[in-house]
Amino acid sequence: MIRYFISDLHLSDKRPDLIRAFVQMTEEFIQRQEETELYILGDFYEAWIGDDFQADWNTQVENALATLSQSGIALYFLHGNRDFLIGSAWLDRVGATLIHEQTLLPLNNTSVLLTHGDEYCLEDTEYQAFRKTVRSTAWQEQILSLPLEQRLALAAQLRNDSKSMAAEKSISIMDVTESAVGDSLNLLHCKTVIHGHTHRPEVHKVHDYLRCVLGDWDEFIWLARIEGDIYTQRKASVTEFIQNGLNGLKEAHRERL
Ligand code: OKV
Ligand code: MN
Repeated sequence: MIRYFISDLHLSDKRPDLIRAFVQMTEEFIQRQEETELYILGDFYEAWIGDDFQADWNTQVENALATLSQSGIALYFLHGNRDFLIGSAWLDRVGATLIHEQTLLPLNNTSVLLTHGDEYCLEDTEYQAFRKTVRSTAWQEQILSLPLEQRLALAAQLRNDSKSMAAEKSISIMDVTESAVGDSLNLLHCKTVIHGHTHRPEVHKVHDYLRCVLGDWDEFIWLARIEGDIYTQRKASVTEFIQNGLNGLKEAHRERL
């Protein structure tokens, strides 16, 4: 069994190259005919404004996911801070199963904690307050009742707010609080976490635990996988990937779990 992990693709109409790369990746997963699961750990989209949103570029993306799940590859989705409005209609269309943040994935001899990662960015108290609001059902119900145009405008405005706020924040404030991640792992008797969000792809060894940070798709595309007890993280430039596919990915990290 091979399990793949991706996050922070930030797909949108602005990045047809990333959409091409992702669709190609799903096609290759199917061609390989191996027992496979794909875990999308949030921020798959640059911004999701509701399952009633329709666009040609996204129909292509949803069709690729639906083909993947129909071919027998189990698909799991976990909300990020930009696509937290993904709901059951989208999940049904693509054939994905929703997993919640801090889900334990049992493996043969161990388990791995899966999460997006933003809930551990505790130093950014302003962000945590914002997160609490936008993750509340009351706020989400209110937003989803607005016409699409208004939701689009609101998402664009929040995006701008975030950009100007991030510019004023220190680098360290926008990373996870290492001790909070450690506390979660202790509580769950788990030694490995896989998360995204911070755009700082790395494998950190902290005390006796492993923190695997997925890469965001921009200049490079990133793909992590677990096969047996081996975790690997691979990357390729977008053009390299489009030319050579999965074989064009170069190993950036390897760790025994
Ligand atoms: C992060 C902060 C924005 C603070 C909105 C639908 C909706 C996505 C969104 C896009 C922008 C959040 C999600 C971001 C942090 C902000 C503003 C303030 C205090 C919608 C989908 F509902 F409006 F339709 N947004 N992002 N802020 O860039 O991650 O930290 S964000
Ligand atoms: Mn994120």
